[in-house]
Amino acid sequence: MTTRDDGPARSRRASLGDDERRALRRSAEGLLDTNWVGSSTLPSPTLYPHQWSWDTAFIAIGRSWADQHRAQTELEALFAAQWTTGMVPSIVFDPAVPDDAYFPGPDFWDAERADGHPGGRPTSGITQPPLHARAALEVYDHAADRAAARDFLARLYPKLVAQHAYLATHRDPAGLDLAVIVHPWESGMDNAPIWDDDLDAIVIPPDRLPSYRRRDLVHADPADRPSDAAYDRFVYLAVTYRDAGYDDASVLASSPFVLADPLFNAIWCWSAHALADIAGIVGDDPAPHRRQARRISDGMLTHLWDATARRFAAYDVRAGRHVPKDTVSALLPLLDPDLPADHVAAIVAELNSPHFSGRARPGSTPNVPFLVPTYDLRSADFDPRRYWRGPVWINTDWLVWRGLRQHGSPPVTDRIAASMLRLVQQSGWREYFDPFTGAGYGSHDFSWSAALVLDLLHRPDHPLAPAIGEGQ
Ligand code: 9WN
Repeated sequence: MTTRDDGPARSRRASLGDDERRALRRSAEGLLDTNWVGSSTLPSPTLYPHQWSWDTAFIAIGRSWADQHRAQTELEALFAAQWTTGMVPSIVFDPAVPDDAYFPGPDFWDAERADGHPGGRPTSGITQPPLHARAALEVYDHAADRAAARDFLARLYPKLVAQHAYLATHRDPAGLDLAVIVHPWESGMDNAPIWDDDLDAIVIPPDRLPSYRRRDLVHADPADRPSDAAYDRFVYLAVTYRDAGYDDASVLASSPFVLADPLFNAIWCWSAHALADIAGIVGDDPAPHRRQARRISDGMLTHLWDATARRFAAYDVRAGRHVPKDTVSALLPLLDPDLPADHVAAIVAELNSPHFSGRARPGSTPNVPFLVPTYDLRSADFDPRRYWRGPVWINTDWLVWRGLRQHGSPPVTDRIAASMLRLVQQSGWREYFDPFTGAGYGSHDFSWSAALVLDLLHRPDHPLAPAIGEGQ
């Protein structure tokens, strides 16, 4: 079985003229080169001035079509900071960047105190979604220099194996065959409403929160970013892990925040299949990785599928229940190539429902022109501009799009691709976008927006770009 050819070849009217497509490509490649800092690409030159983990994977996938060398280099730079436990840290700090350029910076994390820290560059003490094996495979698949790409895979393979083993052993305290996250920053969707109940329940002891200054508000509108109350809780959780020496066993035993999320685990499953493909390429046995992928797949079906609501949901290990917040994360088990047809159909129905498409009834004109909002449009606390609480992000769009392509590319697949193109054409390489107006929010010059649109443009069956209201 291979998970590599994920889109049916179809003949489609081009969404963009050749000139427009070339211009968009040049602009995206130019942005990635501007954000390149020697061995990695900054997610954003202002808001995020270091190397981030899953950003690196998205960026390497986009770069893989045109710049094999940099794509390989940044993945390897990230894994040079991998902990001895196998954990890949969410942030690798550039010591040349002043400590006050980003909060929380290296002094706050003080991760060198952990047994597993490898020395060398300072890092954060938590992880992020494990997209890296998938990224490494795509770098290999698109490489012009095949021999160099094979050597690259051979170097990275044992590190990827260690990353996946870390998740299976250190991050499955309840034996769910799923990896848990212990901080919203590990989810990738840091400020998603999924975490609200657990965060709201945290009572911060008066002397436990260090005084700190948010640096994000220097570069972004406060209306786009998390609230101060949420930030206090992010910081408090990180402080407690720091004070526990980032020891997984004690963090898992004491943290009020232990959840298995669909996005994280679906990406892990997709990457475990990629790791099996990589094993075959470098001469190792793919079978254990394929089995791991199937265990994750079964774990998602058993523990993350809410049969009553007929959708996936995060599972709160502490509370022993599903979290009833409907976000884009619930759509991402589409990345599992073995997802049963029934579940695929339920996800596609959800995607086309008023919760994500805002249609009054099937077949009527959509009232949300840009897909996919990150949160249920019908929720009372849906917010079209605040970070992960409603706006469209290019990375979650791209993940849904790649997932749908593995399952027969239903009509909504092209609407999502068209949305991504129209958003960046209208508003530029912003971090996230208003699903109603297409206005851009958060950072400017955001790298993964450019990288993933590059991936979209390079795939031969590029989409139609219907005008607002046209098409399914
Ligand atoms: C904290 C870099 C990162 C992304 C995350 C996104 C945001 C950081 C922040 O930026 O998180 O890690 O300071 O808000 O939520 O997904 O990796 O782009």
